[in-house]
Amino acid sequence: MAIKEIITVPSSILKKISSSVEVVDEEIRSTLGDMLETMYAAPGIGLAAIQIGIPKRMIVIDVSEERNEPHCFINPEIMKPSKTIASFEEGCLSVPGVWEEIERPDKCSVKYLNRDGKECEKNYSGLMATVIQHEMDHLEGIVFVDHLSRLKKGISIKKSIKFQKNPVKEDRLAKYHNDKKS
Ligand code: GNR
Ligand code: NI
Repeated sequence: MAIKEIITVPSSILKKISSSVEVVDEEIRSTLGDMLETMYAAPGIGLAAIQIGIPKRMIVIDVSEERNEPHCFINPEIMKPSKTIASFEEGCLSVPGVWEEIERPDKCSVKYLNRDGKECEKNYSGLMATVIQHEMDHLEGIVFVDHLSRLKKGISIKKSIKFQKNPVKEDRLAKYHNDKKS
């Protein structure tokens, strides 16, 4: 496993649409391992392959407090998004220094292949549902600030570029875990 560099805005790589994984082989499992290590090191609670420059439909997530419940999703598809919406303050490792409230369906059913290539379908709610949808946007070349108005998006991108040049403020990506502990 290896920690990879995370691609950030305004890189056009983040706008790429990722391709389906045809065969879940050792190379794919090795990439998932790199993604998990990169996510834990960041620290973040999710990562899409495109964020380390690999345009394949692969996501890793760990929203657990102990950081010991890794989830891998290959070729994920949302089968049933709920009609009920939740607003969540989101951040992104590819848009450092920016946090904004984003509205999304609060539950979803996801069909995917696991790291053994087995087809699975599960229901998710709460933070897990939010993060899955945030990661699935990355597979379509969408970052969370794309959900904001054009004005707010422009301000957010500028803010992130400035932050990346001079990351003075505390890193809040582990915020949820710190909140739970305090
Ligand atoms: O680490 C992350 N935290 C987060 C918080 C709220 C909503 C979504 C996320 S995902 C983010 C990691 C990331 O950028 N994944 O693509
Ligand atoms: Ni992100």
